[in-house]
Amino acid sequence: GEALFPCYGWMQDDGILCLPEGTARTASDDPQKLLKRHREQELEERRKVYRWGSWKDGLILPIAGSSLGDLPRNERFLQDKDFDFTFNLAKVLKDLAIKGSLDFIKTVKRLSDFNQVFPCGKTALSERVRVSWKDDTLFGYQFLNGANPMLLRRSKRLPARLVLPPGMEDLKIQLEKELQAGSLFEADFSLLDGVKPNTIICKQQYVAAPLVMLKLEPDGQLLPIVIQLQPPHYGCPHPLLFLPSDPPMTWLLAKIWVRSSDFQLHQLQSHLLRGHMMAEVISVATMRSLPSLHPVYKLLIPHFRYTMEINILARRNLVSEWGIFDLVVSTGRGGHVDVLQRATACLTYRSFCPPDDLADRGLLDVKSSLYGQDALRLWTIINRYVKSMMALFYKGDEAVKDDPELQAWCREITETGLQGAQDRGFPISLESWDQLCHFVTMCIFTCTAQHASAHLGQLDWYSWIPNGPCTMRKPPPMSKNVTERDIVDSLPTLQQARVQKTFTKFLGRQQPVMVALGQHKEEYFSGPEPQAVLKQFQVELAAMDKEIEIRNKRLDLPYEYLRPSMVENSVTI
Ligand code: OYP
Ligand code: FE2
Repeated sequence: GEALFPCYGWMQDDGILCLPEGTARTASDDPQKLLKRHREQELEERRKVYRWGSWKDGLILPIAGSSLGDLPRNERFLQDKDFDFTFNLAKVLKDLAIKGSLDFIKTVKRLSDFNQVFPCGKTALSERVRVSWKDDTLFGYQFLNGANPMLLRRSKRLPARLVLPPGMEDLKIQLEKELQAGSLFEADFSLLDGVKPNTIICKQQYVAAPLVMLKLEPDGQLLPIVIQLQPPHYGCPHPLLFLPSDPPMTWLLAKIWVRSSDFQLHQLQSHLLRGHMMAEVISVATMRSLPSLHPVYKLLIPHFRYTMEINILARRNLVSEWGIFDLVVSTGRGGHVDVLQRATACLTYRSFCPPDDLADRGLLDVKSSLYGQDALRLWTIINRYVKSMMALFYKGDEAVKDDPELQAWCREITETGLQGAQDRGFPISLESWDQLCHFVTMCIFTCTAQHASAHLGQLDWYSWIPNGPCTMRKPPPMSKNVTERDIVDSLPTLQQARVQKTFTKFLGRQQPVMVALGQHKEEYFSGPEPQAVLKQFQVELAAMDKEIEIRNKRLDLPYEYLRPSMVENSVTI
């Protein structure tokens, strides 16, 4: 029989949540209104348990509560995850305490001294980074397929901030030639301009807002042409332009500044805001506005597991007062909140949907954008899954328009959770079946692939500290006279480097307790059709996984972050 009043379910010994059998129903799929009262009561109850909170003004909303005890029991880590998290955190912190206590008698004089904080359990790619980090090719590659593939875009014109002083005519000709050919790209960190830098143990730290211009070679390599470390400011001399032809240490320091700026935007904008916090908005809004019988609830619920708990941990320990950002990151002590607020103003609906985002950034036909190709393919597979599932419950546009719960859900995300994101293209109503499927696809993609693409690169790209320094201790260079000593004095101290290594390792390590995309065992839908749809989703994911595995074998640098077997089913770390 069919349970009409499903509760949350119960836990088996193996940790799998068993659910009472239940056929998903929309509100209108209940002509005699037998369930109407039940649906309303459940939502009333849920809105008491899941309340919107606020962390900082000008940001999207989190779940209410500042400590784990404030969370509903269903949102807490189960024992295996809790143990793994706590045990490993204790392990890395013990390591930090022991090895870190010896750092005070050591000094960093050479770049090679950073080997002291390079992990022994390293990945193949992090080892490659340690060896080849000075190469322009690896520098350019990271904008395509590194930890933060979200910043790069194809240039439509020369950026206004790029003032070329007299004597740079050759550069101007080169830039214009690439622009004409459509092979000119840019990475602009202007969002960081004017962000107040941290002061760590009485020492001033520094933040820059670089611009990098790059060219795409016919073989797919992306190479830097010029770096400007600060935008021009009225009344100041024109900012220096750094070129690959500069003395090696000068050019290297300019690239390091870019890498440190990328660390800031990557962690705050791409990872924390667009991954963790965005997934939390979708989770809380869904819990508040869709009853457990609702097909969209049943479809999305596996993608919310553990997100609220990990985000509370991050707000309490990483971006809090005295948290890791305040301790060792150049944007810490308030600058990071400013960055999050500025980045919030850039959250467009299109930027969360790879077909639109990659088109807007001119990356659709860039073969060497493995991130782009994999993101598109994964989007398509998720979209097909969503469409097959929604076809079972909505027979057309009218059915979508006539579902008041669905409409309230969409509004709750855009107006409340995202604090009025309709100005940035997010819908406040769903007017068609296609629009519904697009929106639900965005929700699943964000909670899974979007986060994975920003999370999984940390260990590979940030284990070698000079490739992604968490802070800079000297202002950006004002002349082209740069020595190795200047670079070492600009980079994090050994203690700061060790903290970065510790948390990079903790966050980036393989998660032993993980459910991969589409692999949840809970059967939220009963009946053969939804289960067949899920099965088909799994088949397509497996095929994609296999193809990526084969592709990666013939690549110099494999791209793994969007492999379906690596992508978690929800934001859990
Ligand atoms: C939460 O010292 C998380 O107790 C990790 O964050 C570690 C702790 C708490 C405990 C810290 C402690 C999980 C998930 C997240 C996220 C998004 C932002 C990531 C920023 C990473 C910063 C790395 C810093 C390196 C210097
Ligand atoms: Fe993460």
